[in-house]
Amino acid sequence: MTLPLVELHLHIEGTLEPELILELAARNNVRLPWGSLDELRAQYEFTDLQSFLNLYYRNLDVLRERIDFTDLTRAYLERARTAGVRHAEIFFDPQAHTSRGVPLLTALGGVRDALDAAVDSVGISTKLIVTFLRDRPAAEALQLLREILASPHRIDGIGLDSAEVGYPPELFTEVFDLARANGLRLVAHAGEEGPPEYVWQALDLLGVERIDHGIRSLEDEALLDRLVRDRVPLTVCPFSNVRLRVIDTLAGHPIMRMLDRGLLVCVNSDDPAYFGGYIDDNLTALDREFGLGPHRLALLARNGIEASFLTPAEKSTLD
Ligand code: ES4
Ligand code: ZN
Repeated sequence: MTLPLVELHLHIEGTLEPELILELAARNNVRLPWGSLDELRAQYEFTDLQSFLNLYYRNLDVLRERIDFTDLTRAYLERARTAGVRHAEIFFDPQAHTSRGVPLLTALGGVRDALDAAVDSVGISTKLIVTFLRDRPAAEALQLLREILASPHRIDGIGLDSAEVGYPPELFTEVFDLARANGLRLVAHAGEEGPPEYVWQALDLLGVERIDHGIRSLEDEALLDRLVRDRVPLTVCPFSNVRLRVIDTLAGHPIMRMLDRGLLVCVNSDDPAYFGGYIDDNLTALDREFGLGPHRLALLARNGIEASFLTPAEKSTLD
């Protein structure tokens, strides 16, 4: 893409490609249940969010050393640059690593090493958003946030992800209050599989500035009015929605309805190694499906810039 793109909904762990899984398994002497790339690739059929998360968390077992996290992050940044990405606000799930015995500073330090080099090495500016797993206790998230704040590593924001239904945003008010008090930016996955009520809670109880996915907001007219009025960005991920069966087919994706309703939507790749492509692939597929054309493609790119946590001066250098 020649458009200057911004990516705002990207789980760094979701960029772990099958080839790198096998390479890291060999490097770290990790025994995998699959013997070949084809056998591994055969696992990438999902019926819902949980069936995907099971594979996503299991594959992370190959990430052991600080350099593994750096290699993972650098590989994403290089691929993103070929897509035209100039700025990325990247999600990172520390609990997916600490829960299996990898120290916080190993994982976080490895990601930071790649991000700190990214402007010079690949020409991408970044922000790092730590996402807490909502299907684990809020007390664990709170403890981890305190450790991160006390660490030498900078983060820019926090978010909420993982299994949504049954884990409403209200469980995490204390975590978000602490983050806000420390000047961090706030986002949350909401309305992906969960109901519009979770989007209301993310806005009103957590005070988030962006909603990740938010696709089920379409079921609630009053919520849509609120999102339009306050220009709350929704980071939409079309390939993800299809592969996790939030919608049946790309042709049935409500992106056009969302734009027509006046929502501030942008397009993102979520977990590109799992869902069939990167941000450019998502945009190209939407263009082919809906005939977006240059104006709407440019609008989606501009929405991403507006929705980012860059300063107005930084935004204007991207436009
Ligand atoms: C995720 Cl697609 C999605 N939804 C919720 N949590 C996630 N973590 C990684 N990808
Ligand atoms: Zn996501």
